[in-house]
Amino acid sequence: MPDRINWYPGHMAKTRRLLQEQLRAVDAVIELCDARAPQATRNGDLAKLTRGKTRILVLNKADLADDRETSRWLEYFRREGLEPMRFNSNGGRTKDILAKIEVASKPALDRFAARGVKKTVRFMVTGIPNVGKSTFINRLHGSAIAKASDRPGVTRSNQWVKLNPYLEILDTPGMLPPRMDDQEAARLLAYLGSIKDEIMDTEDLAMGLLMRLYAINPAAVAQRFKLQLPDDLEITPHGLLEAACKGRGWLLSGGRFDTDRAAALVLDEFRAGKIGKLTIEMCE
Ligand SMILES: Nc1nc2c(ncn2[C@@H]2O[C@H](COP(=O)(O)OP(=O)(O)O)[C@@H](O)[C@H]2O)c(=O)[nH]1
Ligand SMILES: [Mg+2]
Repeated sequence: MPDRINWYPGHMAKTRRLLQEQLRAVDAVIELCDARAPQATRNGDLAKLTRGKTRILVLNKADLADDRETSRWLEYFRREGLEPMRFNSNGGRTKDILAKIEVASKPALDRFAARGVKKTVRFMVTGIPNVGKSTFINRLHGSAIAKASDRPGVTRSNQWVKLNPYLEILDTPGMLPPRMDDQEAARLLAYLGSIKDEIMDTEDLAMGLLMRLYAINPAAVAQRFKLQLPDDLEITPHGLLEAACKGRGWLLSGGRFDTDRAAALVLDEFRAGKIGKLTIEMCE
């Protein structure tokens, strides 16, 4: 279940405190963002909070994003000096991410060796609600635990899960508050379902999303919602939602458009990736 949270200031502060506590216990951080809106689903404070720690940035849900756009984002984050990679926590192979984690662990392991101490490198996973933190951890556990399960004493009841003899990962993810300061980013988060829908009017949200998707990939939107749009028609938010009602038969008695139902379904279908692999935040 995605986390559904009201971000009142007290909650933000508590979440941040808990994260700071968890960060103290780890050497390295795996930050998850959503490949469909990689920048909007990051939290700017994390860089400050994790200063001095090794960091890997995972563009998760890459199966739902446009592959070419994801490549551009990866290049952008590389230029920023980050270690980015794309991943699908629902079905991706863990080989590459595990290799990346090993490489990222090297500096800490070297430090331990230089001090003559035998320590494991400890990782944690962090990100805003709904980016897939729990799914990601389960996926890593799946491959790591499966291998370790025939050895006695290695159980999941431990808060730390051993990925290999010198690598451990924190069993519970650290949650970051989403960025609500930036209106544009907040809208993208709402499209993705990362903040409570009730914050915004569902119909407004669906119309905004339709306009955005239509600008990005008109063919995919037209096909999914069976839009019949004359060439000379001016594209408006209401016009698009109504065309979707007509196309998909979302009608009430008397032939009126069932825009409530349409709005909910447009959001659902986008979030489930049914409209296509679509990135909604473009890399400059
Ligand atoms: N398609 C797709 N769905 C994902 C992926 N990772 C997570 N999800 C889905 O996203 C939703 C939120 O995932 P969850 O792990 O609970 O997010 P958390 O709040 O960050 O822990 C769930 O419905 C997951 O099945 C992914 O890589 N691809
Ligand atoms: Mg979770």
